Amino acid sequence: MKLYYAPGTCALAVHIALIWSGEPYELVKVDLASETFKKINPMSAVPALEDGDSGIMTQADSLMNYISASYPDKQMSGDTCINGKQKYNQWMAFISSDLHSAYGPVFNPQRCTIKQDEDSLANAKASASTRLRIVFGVLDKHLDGKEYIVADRLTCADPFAYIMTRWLTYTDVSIDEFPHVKSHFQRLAQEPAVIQAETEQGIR
Ligand SMILES: N[C@@H](CCC(=O)N[C@@H](CS)C(=O)NCC(=O)O)C(=O)O
Repeated sequence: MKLYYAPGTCALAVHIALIWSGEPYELVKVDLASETFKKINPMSAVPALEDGDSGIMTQADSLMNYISASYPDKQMSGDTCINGKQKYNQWMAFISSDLHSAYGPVFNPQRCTIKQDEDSLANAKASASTRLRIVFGVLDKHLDGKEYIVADRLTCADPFAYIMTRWLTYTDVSIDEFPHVKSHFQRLAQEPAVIQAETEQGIR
């Protein structure tokens, strides 16, 4: 499989799933603003994944589900009973939508305000903190007494949440406000696949 990525983005979680697969993979670092990459993903966003006849695929959560389903023996998603699948899907959707979108004004304030002057953009960026505190508060409560997000073991939901916790450094929200998220983050930071992916992306 070939992963199109930019360092430190949500593509890191897909990268980690590829490492967990144990199979060879190829990394392609992209310039998000380039016309070349726009032809690969018209949304100019990473991750994108290419795999033989499946062609180019996008959307981080679906890519992790694709990798997980391709290597079922690696058990990268939740338990296979109906409740286990529901919990896994619920948390993947939470991370992919609620958590990820809370960062929208941080990384792309220009999309969140009609006025594009410096003050308006700074205000838009600052507006993210309230929402970030709500979503990380929900995750923190969920992680109270748990090592991992679902199934009492590592699944793709963990590196997916990990990378988004990592982005807190770009905000004025401190990880110290969320002790269970912080423990989860520190645990994940020691995982060999996380170390490998961060090293390969040049962010460790
Ligand atoms: N819904 C997409 C969102 C992907 C996304 O927003 N990726 C970010 C990096 S984490 C990106 O490439 N942003 C560039 C942009 O939005 O211009 C997914 O889940 O894959």
